[in-house]
Amino acid sequence: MPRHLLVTGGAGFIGSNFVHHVLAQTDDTVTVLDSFTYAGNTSSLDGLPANRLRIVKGDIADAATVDPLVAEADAVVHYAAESHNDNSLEDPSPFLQTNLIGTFTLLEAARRHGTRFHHISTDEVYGDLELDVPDRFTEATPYNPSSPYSATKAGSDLLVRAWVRSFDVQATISNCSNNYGPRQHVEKFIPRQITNLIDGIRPRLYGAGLNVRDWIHADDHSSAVLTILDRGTIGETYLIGADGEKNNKEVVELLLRLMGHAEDDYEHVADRPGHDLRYAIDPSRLRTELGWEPSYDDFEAGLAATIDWYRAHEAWWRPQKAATEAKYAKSGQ
Ligand code: NAD
Ligand code: TDX
Repeated sequence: MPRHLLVTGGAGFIGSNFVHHVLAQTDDTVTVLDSFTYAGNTSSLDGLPANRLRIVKGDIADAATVDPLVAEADAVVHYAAESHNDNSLEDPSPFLQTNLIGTFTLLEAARRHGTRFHHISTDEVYGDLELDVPDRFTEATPYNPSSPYSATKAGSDLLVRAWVRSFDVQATISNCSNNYGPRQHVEKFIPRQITNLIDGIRPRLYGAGLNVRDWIHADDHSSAVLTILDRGTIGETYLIGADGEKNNKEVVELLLRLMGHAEDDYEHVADRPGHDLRYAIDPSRLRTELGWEPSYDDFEAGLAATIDWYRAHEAWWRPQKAATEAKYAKSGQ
């Protein structure tokens, strides 16, 4: 039986990937609720079947907007967030408003209407790990966020857990590692360097570049979220990752090689304050309990396809590039 999903933040990088995925893989219909901040882009939803997709411009922190949309949905899949660590260091206030008040507003509507709720979160809520140790994050790792962004995501997760326990809201949570793929904003690490290279600017590595991120293709994140929505246990948290640990220097060197440059043709710039050293996900629960498997097992091939996408879609990213770089220039990055 086809469902009607309310996807918040569906015009952003990962939310739009999920909307593409759901419309291709199911008969479900989707309403996207997105306030179109600097990170939202309608063209990320171009080409999708108009009879199965409705786009509503509105703020998740506005109860009057949210309530009827949650009431009519069979499930809410909540992606909307302020998502960039560097921005949260410049001005944390929109992060508190959207990530905390926005999530609270959605949860209250889900409580009123008994709507199934899936909350999208990040591995950054667990803080960071040492380099060169076998430890990885699990669902039992204590919360220890480092940045205003990750602190507000941690707070939003705890709100969801409390609404499950206190009010019996039918919710699940997933915490995913770093995503890459098409339609990611040029402020983020990988698209920033790809578009810099297209523009003849050398890639910018924060500090020594030894920080490790656990990369997963956004398509695999979407298939995992759909799996949890279909088969996850209410009240549970699932970690999503695909064994993709790489340090930032390795990623920049690979990008340089794939784009035809010398591997040392990059610059070290000012480090991020409080920069988390390493993230790594143990996705065993998702694999063993729900039978999910990632489909991308070759990071180099996934990155090459992502480079091709940015080369072919300059009209998508060009309007944001100059302003993004001007902001980085101010902080010496
Ligand atoms: P993004 O910044 O690309 O997109 C966020 C979207 O939310 C945008 O379309 C924006 O317009 C919308 N939005 C922001 N504030 C809103 C508000 N108040 N009301 C309605 N819409 C609003 O972010 P992303 O990278 O796609 O991340 C999506 C979600 O996934 C976030 O919850 C993030 O914490 C989580 N996540 C991201 C990653 C990653 O690697 N990017 C990894 C794990 C989890
Ligand atoms: O120019 C850069 N140079 C650089 O070395 C940029 C923009 C980043 N970096 C480093 C910082 C990080 O170690 O690259 C790494 C990745 O940086 P981001 O793309 O900003 O991602 P990160 O801070 O790891 O957070 C991402 O993954 C978890 C998403 O932005 C979050 O939304 C998600 O929760």
